[in-house]
Formats: sequence, structure tokens, C-alpha cells
Amino acid sequence: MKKILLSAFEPFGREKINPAWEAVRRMDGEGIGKILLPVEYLRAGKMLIAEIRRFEPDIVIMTGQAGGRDAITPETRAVNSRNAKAPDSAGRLCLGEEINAGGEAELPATLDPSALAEAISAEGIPARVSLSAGAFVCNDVFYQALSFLNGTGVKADFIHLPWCSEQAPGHPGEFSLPAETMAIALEAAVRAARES
Ligand code: PCA
Repeated sequence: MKKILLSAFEPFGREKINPAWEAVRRMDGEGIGKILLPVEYLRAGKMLIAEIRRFEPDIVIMTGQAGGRDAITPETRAVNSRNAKAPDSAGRLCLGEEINAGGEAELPATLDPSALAEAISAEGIPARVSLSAGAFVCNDVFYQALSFLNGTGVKADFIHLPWCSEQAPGHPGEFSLPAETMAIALEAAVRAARES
């Protein structure tokens, strides 16, 4: 059974929960590892890499909140940039700097995002491939993980999740899904990743 490490983030900004952790914490089963990361540039990626070294997964699926999206969105690539209007949870503001000075401008997901999106859609849950993971902490972790895993054969992708139902009252008119549904989506993604 292929080992899979799932990562998620703590709540950030004004949110009290993060849909990514709400989904990941519901995941169970043989060969599943989980890690909760702080929303901090650099440190979150270092923590994930330390856990990859310890757990030795075959596959890494990172997850994060993308409030306002109307589907579950496996990402196609990470970019070599930190650029967001909001500071991270440690108060660090990055308005355009490279993650790895002189590194590749972008790194492709090594798990096929289309296969993940198809597996989630097959459960009747809205899913589509995303072309941008942004340039905040999610992308930062994604880029660091792909760099670290380059050449190891360990496959990885990042999945962004919409608001979950508990957050919906704070975001009227925006799309949301129950956390249980997001967990079903992640289970489908895990199965597809193991088959790939
Ligand atoms: N979403 C943010 C960072 C943490 C999270 O869950 C992002 O998309 O970068």
C-alpha cells in the first residue's frame, strides 16, 4: 500500500477554521500520514519537508483553503514567487520575492491534477484543475515540496478547497461545501493517486 502524506494549514486571517484541516483530520486508514502546518512562509515548507523525511511517503498531497472558489481544485504548478497583499501569520509581508533565488520559475505537479479532479468529479463533487496556486503560503509550501522531491520519484500535488459550510455565514453568496464532502473528495483523490 503506497504511503500518502497529507498536509493542511491552520486557520488564518479572520477565519476560525481552515477547510483543509477540517477535511484532512477526517481522513483515516492504513498508510495515511497527516501534518498541520502554520501559515508562515518558509517555516511551513521546512516542517513539511522534515515530515516527508520522517514518514517517507510515496505520495504527498498538500491542501489549503481558497475561499471564493466554486470547486475543489487540484493545482497544475507552483511558481517561484512570494507575492500576497496579506502578511502571513507571523506578520511577514512579501510583495514579490523569489522562494529560491535563481531557481526554476515554475515547477509542475508530479501527480496528474486531471486524474485527481476526475476522481473527485466522479463522486458528484464539483472539481476542476486550477492553473494557479497563488503566491502566498500554499504556493510557497508547494514549491518547496516539489523542489525537495525532484528526482526522488515521490509524487506530489496541491489541492485547494473552497469555504466549508461552517465558514459560509461569513461569506454570503459564496460557494461552500460541508467538510464531510471535502473529506470524501480527498479520499477519492487518495485512491486516484495510489492508482497512478
Ligand atoms: N490557504 C492559503 C495559505 C493557507 C491556506 O490554507 C493560500 O492559498 O496560500
